[in-house]
Amino acid sequence: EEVAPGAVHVPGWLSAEQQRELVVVCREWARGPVPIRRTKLPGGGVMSVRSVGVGWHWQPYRYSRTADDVNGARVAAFPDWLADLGRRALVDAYLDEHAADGYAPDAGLINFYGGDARMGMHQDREERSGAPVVSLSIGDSCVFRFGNTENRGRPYRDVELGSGDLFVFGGPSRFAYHGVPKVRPGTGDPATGLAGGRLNITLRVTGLG
Ligand code: MD3
Ligand code: FE
Repeated sequence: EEVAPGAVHVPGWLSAEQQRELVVVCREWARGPVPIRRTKLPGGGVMSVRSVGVGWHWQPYRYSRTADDVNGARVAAFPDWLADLGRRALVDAYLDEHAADGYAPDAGLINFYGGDARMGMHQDREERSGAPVVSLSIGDSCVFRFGNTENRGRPYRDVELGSGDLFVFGGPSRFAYHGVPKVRPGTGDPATGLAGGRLNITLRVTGLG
């Protein structure tokens, strides 16, 4: 379903096996070389979501190759198979064989939400590229809030994101405010390998060297 121009939700896009494989590899990335952590915000706050990057490390509000705010290690490489998955996501979401021509995501952000974790309304503006963002969800369902490009408030739409769902944000939706106001504990299937919580993987083009 096209939720807004360029924003397409494809429920159940990942197979059960793909979800299990992604959980395994995300668990490895969560251990290192940069351990998954709650990101510290410049104002002194700490995010409730746990995050780790591949290809690039993200900290508010910039990308780097090393995690200077964690352990100083260089982040894991962004694998070719993950870029391929991102290209298949664009083709399937936009129903266009050419949608991924020239699309080369180089950053993955892995977010883990416990039952009480939230993500406030924000824009993703650290990338120097307007290329689409690909989002993959595994585990517990959540309420995903998709807003406008002007401010954090209304108008917005709340969309339920479940395990295996794909969401692509391109075109005018790329710079919309968005957030995760609620996770629904206990709605995930332990067969994914996630005993609880929600995993979200986003693929981005940083536009950085
Ligand atoms: C719309 N993550 O990591 S994924 C983030 O579920 C982030 O963990 C949320 O927002 C999560 O920055 C939402 C959906 C998403 C991701 C990036 C976007 C929507 C987006 C970038 C631009 C517009
Ligand atoms: Fe975001």
